[in-house]
Amino acid sequence: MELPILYSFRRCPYAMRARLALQRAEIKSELREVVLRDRPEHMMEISPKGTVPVMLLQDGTLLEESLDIMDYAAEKIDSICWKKESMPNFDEMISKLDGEFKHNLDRYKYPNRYDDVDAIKHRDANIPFLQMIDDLLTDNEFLSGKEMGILDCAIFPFIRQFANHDRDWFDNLPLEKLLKWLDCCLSSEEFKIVMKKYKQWTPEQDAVIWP
Ligand SMILES: N[C@@H](CCC(=O)N[C@@H](CS)C(=O)NCC(=O)O)C(=O)O
Repeated sequence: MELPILYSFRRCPYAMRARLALQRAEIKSELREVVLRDRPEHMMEISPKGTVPVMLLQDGTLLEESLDIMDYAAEKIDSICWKKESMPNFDEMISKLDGEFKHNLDRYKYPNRYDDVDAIKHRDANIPFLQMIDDLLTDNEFLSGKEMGILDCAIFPFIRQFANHDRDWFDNLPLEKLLKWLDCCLSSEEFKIVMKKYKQWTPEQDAVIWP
């Protein structure tokens, strides 16, 4: 195996955060675009839990969590903005995001998938998290410091999903710094590279080397 294998799904925010870190670290991999209802046999063999992203390194190490892929990439990035040890709020922010924020996001976007759910209640329950981001952007343009770093990349793909569900409502929030930060992340070169489209991977096709 010449390069790591990355099972990914373009629109998945967990896979986005992993790809953002990998491209910033200039780590190339063989990208295998997954369709979740038709997951590749090999992916299910190596990682039966069946979520993306999954990365298989050349030495056989398997990274099955987006944050583990970010950590692996961050080790190779020479910037303080990619050192989560320098961010005292990293663990707290991520646990709120992957926990409560994601819980509310799913119920806001897909209320019909759950019993007796009030989408607007779940939308509004995420406002304090957005307010917290806005407050944190007082001294710096990014959550990680002066450049888009590990905390920004771990978080903004989820804020993007939340914002896109009702862009008018989101754009009218009195959270200017948050809106500017999201725009900046979304218009970055990094994000363009990460969102390049690939067709569903099949074992027969030529390897897609990414980025
Ligand atoms: N904790 C995992 C979550 C990954 C995840 O839930 N990915 C979604 C796609 S956005 C998925 O694979 N869902 C398929 C499923 O849960 O069956 C991570 O951080 O990598």
